[in-house]
Amino acid sequence: MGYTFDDVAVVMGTYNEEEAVATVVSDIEEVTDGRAEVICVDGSSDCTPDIAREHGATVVRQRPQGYGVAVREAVLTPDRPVVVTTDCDDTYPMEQLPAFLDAINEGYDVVSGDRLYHGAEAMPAFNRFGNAAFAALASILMGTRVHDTTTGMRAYRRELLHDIEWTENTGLSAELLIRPLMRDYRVRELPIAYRERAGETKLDPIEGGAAIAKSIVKVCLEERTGLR
Ligand SMILES: Nc1nc2c(ncn2[C@@H]2O[C@H](COP(=O)(O)OP(=O)(O)O)[C@@H](O)[C@H]2O)c(=O)[nH]1
Ligand SMILES: [Mg+2]
Repeated sequence: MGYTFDDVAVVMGTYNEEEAVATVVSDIEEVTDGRAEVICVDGSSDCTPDIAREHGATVVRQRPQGYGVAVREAVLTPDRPVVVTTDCDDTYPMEQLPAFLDAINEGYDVVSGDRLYHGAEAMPAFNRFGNAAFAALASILMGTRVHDTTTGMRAYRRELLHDIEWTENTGLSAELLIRPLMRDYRVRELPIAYRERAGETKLDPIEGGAAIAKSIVKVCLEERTGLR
């Protein structure tokens, strides 16, 4: 017997997402028959945490310190054996959660949603170019082809999340893919649909992009050399 949605926690950082949070949390509830646990690590100053709780999510409050600080807390919180991340902006297809769980049950340790496979037309062109460039950079440095290093939708086995030390903030999403790959965990990318964002992005594309590129280089070098 494999894992069911009773074994799954869906987690996210939430920062002033009152336009999207109701949809995201209810989509998870609907797709998993209310069986997946939902955890929001929240730094909002708007009504996001109240709306999340009303829809059945567990809310952990945290001072806003960036994407990775929130998502690290979020992935380390659940006791359930399968942890899925998403953004709280209605871009990611919760209806594909069953396919992520299937891939975990096939034996993968990390299942990573690849937004670029279908063309990601809903993504701003600058981000689309940047995300393709990050994937190319990481592929060269790792020696393994990956297609989307900065996706927010992935499933992980819980153990792996606790076995690796996570160091990055804006670059955490790339780190969460690169370290497992370079340590020979079983990783696969799964093509996903990607929708236009509800509400404003929380990431500055230039500053955020530079931080991500730096994280990719740093993490790849650390994994290659075993130094830190
Ligand atoms: N708690 C918390 N969540 C954050 C912070 N920064 C970003 N997030 C959340 O992390 C997710 C990803 O951010 P997003 O703006 O969608 O980045 P983008 O996908 O690159 O545009 C969203 O759900 C944000 O609300 C933060 O400082 N604290
Ligand atoms: Mg997003």
